[in-house]
Amino acid sequence: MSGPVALRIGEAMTGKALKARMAMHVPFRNASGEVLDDGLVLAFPAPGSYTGEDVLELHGHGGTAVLGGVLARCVELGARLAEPGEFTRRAFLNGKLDLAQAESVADLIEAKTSIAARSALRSLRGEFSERVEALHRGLVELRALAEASLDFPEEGDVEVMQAYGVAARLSSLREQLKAVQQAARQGTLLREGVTVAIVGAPNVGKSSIFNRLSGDEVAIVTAVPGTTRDILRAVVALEGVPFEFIDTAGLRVSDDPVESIGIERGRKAAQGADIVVRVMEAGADASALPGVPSHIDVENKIDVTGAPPGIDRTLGVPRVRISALTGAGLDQLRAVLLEAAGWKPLEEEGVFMARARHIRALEEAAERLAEAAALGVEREELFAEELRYALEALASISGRTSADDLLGEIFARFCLGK
Ligand SMILES: Nc1nc2c(ncn2[C@@H]2O[C@H](COP(=O)(O)OP(=O)(O)OP(=O)(O)O)[C@@H](O)[C@H]2O)c(=O)[nH]1
Ligand SMILES: [Mg+2]
Repeated sequence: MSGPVALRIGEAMTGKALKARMAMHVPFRNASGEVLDDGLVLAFPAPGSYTGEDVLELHGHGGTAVLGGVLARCVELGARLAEPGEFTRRAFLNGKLDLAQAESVADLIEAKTSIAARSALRSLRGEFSERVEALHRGLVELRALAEASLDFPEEGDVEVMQAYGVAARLSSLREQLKAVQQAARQGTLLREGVTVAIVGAPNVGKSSIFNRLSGDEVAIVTAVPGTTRDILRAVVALEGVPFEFIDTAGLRVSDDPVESIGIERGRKAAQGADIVVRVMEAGADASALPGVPSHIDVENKIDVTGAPPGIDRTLGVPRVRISALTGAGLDQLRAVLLEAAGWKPLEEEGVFMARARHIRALEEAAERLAEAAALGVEREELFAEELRYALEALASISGRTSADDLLGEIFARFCLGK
């Protein structure tokens, strides 16, 4: 419970005077003094709490009936149920967290892999915010220099700007921003994952590859062309990045209405996927590959031709030689998949959780700075204007300048009571 009456409710329910940040073992009682449960009560007086308000925690035994009774008593005494994200929203409004940190609370709770959880925690602890904040400070300084020279036109602004090294500072800030963008993109990848559609002619081994990649016999594999009809999906983490693999029906002209529907669905899945893997049999010529844009091509069944596993990078997209039967080349395929997803494995320590909203804001700032650089310090007024826009974009990440509707949208996606 958070708010001005939280501690009073705690005292009414337990009949004890609470001590700040001291756990006490107490009975929780209803209006007629009956014991509903017994457990721990903890009081965190403002401002030393998660939300920055008075916070009360009751630790009971759980279970629907007991919990319901305790909750009903809290409501009787003046509490109401929290809206989704309301605790974190209050923490943000009371300056306990900035917006990027608040968002990482939800990301930490939802993280599906340990790398994703670690990077969400790094964001929560403020690493992402600090990097953005450093950029912000650098830009504020730069803008002050640029505007100072505007205020003293008689000095000759261009000379003043040059004397302050404005152009050099700008280019170093752009470098820093690029590094932050790179790390943020990695973070988004951990959060959002990638979808990979496996397409190709019937019987080339798509389902066998799908099973290998998902580490499970999910799809039916037979020597009959046209085995797969429904679309199958499996989610696996490769180096902590969530990959959703999609197995599709072999692409061919079919009289069978069921197979035709499956083929149509397969095409749609390929269109919607982040990465398309086209499969053909080793030894076949490239015209055996379906005419859809791909990111990775695979020659399967090299055990039949005796070709060595490996990656050919001399073509438009990487072509990987594998055998789904023996497993040869599968590690190379995984590496190429991670590469196509944009994952740089060695940089995990520098990755923090980020969202599409942050990526857009960083891009906006980068564009504004590129614009400023193109204008050059000679166009001082426009130059200063672009810096101002870049600053606004960065400020939206931490939420210093966030509109109410944006806040509503962000916190509404939290799970209840966080
Ligand atoms: N020798 C060899 N056979 C393979 C390999 N991969 C798959 N096969 C065989 O090829 C046949 C077709 O495999 P599937 O995985 O069902 O092929 P598919 O592309 O999913 O086929 P459809 O669903 O019909 O489009 C099966 O008999 C598999 O055992 C491989 O690497 N080597
Ligand atoms: Mg299949």
